[in-house]
Amino acid sequence: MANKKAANAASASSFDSASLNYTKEDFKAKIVHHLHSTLGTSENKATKQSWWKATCAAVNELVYERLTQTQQTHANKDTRAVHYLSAEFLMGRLTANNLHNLHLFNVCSDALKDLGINLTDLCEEEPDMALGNGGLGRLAACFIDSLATLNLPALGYGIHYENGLFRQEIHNGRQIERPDSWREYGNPWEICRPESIQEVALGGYVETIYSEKDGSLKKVWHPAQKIKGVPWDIPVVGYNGTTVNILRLWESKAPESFDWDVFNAGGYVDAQAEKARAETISKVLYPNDSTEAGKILRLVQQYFFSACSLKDILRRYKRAHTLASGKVDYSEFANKIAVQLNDTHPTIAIPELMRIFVDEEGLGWEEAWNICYKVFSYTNHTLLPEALEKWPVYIFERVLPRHLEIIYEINRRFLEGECERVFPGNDFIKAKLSLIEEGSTRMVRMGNLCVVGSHKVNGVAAIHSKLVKEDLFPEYAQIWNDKFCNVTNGVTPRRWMLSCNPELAKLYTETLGSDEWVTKLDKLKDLKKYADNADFQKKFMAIKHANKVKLATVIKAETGIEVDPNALFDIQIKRLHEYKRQQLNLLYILALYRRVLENPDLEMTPHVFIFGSKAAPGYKMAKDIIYAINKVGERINNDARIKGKIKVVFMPNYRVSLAEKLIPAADVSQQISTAGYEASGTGNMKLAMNGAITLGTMDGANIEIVEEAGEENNAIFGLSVDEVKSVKANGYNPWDYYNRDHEIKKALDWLDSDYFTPGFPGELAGIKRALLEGGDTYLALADFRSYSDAHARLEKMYANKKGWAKSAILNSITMGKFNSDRSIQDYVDQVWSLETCLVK
Ligand code: 475
Repeated sequence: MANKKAANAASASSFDSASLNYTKEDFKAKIVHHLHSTLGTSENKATKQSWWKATCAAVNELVYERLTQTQQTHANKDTRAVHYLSAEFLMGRLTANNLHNLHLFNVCSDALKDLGINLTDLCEEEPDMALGNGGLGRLAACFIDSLATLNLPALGYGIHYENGLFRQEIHNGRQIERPDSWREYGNPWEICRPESIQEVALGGYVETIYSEKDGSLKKVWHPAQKIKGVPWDIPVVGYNGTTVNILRLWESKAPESFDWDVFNAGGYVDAQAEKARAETISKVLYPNDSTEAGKILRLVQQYFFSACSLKDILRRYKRAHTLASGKVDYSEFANKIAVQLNDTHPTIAIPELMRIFVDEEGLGWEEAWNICYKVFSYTNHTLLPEALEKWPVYIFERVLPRHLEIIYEINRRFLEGECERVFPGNDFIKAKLSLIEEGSTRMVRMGNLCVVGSHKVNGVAAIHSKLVKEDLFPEYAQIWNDKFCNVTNGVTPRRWMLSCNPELAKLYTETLGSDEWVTKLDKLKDLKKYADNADFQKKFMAIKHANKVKLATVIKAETGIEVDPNALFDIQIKRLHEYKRQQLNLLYILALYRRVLENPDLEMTPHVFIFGSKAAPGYKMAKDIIYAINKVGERINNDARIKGKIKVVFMPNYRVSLAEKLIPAADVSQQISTAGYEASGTGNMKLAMNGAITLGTMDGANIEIVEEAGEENNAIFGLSVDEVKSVKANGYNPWDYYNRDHEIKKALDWLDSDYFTPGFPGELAGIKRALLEGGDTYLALADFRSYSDAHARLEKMYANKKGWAKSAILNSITMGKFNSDRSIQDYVDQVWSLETCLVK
């Protein structure tokens, strides 16, 4: 039911397309107007940046109108809404995306052309909004695009980091981190909302007050500090442009009032220092992907944005649900409010809502809890033990003393209630399920708190959700079987096809006679009959080639390396992590290089290996792998003996806007994680949509991708999840592979020489050590031979041009399932039960 509604809503609005009211002349006039009156400059003096900002201002005229319409409609109808709480939103650039979603891209491009400006160039002026690390943050960005596109009432809530993910420079092969000040020269898309400032508290102590009247105990939190949260709103324009939702990001400031006493006592300097401390909270994004920093500031960040967001939600709710008596009617709260927790980072929202209900709003515990768990739902994004958040109890005592008491009470009731009912007297299981981990340092387990405090828990691909239920939380699943569900990830085809691959989009629209596929990606399946069509294949491959030519120019500009667009472009782009196995890719490159050296006449398709990846600044092995890729690349790229058959490119500063250039140019998509470790992957989907063939393991969403595209059109290899488990259980010994497989031995020994680092032997030996003495945690050696065989199959496929074109096309047109609109619809049906709301 809800499913159909949402689908109709999206298509209905395509008729009142925003662009109908905007002609090229209108647009020109608006841009020039804003150049003059908003930017204070003139056509002959304006810099590219001014032109860009004037263009944004022209677009914003429309965006703001629709934003206001949408917000008024939602308020008037008092719609149920989902609130997507995420510590990260990896938005990238917004200009092209907003233009496309408003159907204004061509009009704008023509208008600018008349003014002597190229729109694509202009888009390059925009700094990426890199307020996220990787998959989890980019998923949040795709999801809010889909929520708006499906006309669903939704708000994104996060942190307005002053510095996003670090900018990566490569110096002599090594990663150097530089600050990313994305809004140094202003950001035309954000609106500051001082009228919606919130204040949150930190630290201090809890007083217990005994009531003489009824003998009850009341808890009063006396915080040590107050922090002001200043909201910045980013309009989120849905495709077709009628719904414009809000992404609200909180910036931390010291409250105006805080420093008077200190000032008066002559403590000007102390007061400034205090102010700086408050502003530290939103200063910088923690650059760890899939590991926990465990720093106090990180917990403070999490509480800061969760508490500001809840206060904002409550303010809005109260406006509609305060009775004549002045009392607030909370009976509708769970019907109006859904809160999605993007991983455990905003978990503290659960005890915070309990605190507000019980301590501030005077609800009884049971009444409060009955509302609370219905409001929250939790998405798990990783099974890596080092990523499962735990906070030392002593940190909680200092930062959030009242929340700790509330967590204890939630725990007590859970252990004595549901847990005791299903596992009577079983102290072992109780210790495992407890929200508190006992030990020398007692810890609060945020994942457990999420499961207890939510009505739904989901993983992000079928295999991952199964592992969440069966391996990570099996006893919880015995208590609450129906709590656990799957929502396979998706990505927005607006950014990841229409905008980044316009020529392919055009081919699809012209061939189908409609652009419906942009929201209903399944429609591309109608192109199946063309997969074998010589003319269509020719057009498809010509577009791929043109994209490769463009990328070759970017590669040359960024790295100085010349690559041949006729070579096979083999791309691995994602965060650097041993489980993602960039080191396995590197081992194969070493083996291949040796094969060519040993047999200079070896028949092979020239092969360009392209990497893009940031390493967490404190993750030494990851940084060593980047160094090794660069050093090996340097040697191979400059070795005349191999006649350019292999090139290795490490693209610095991988980010959303770079992904948009790499993905349309990929022939091969490397998705080679150890089975069971990649929750889903989303780059795999983007690459396949753009006609890359997956070289991958049966892990995460790869399984579902090949289910759609056909295993025969991809190159699948390696141990399965069950095989990985059994290899590990039987005592894996990487030395066996080293001793038995000549190529593995040679490649590893090479790393232990100075062949790639002349004069510095052993600089790359750490990788060999991790794979042998270190035990090869991620089974790279176990999968090497099967990986190499898969490469050989790919080579053969690539040699058959028609066969390759067919497979590439089939990959691209069968990815309908991985539209993030479908993911959102799954959340609507299984988790949120939201209704669409059309905005006039
Ligand atoms: C998975 N990030 C992908 C993607 O679901 C999956 C963790 C701790 C602190 C900061 N960031 C993180 C992640 O755990 C993360 O990005 N996970 C990724 O989420 C979306 O497709 O497989 O690794």
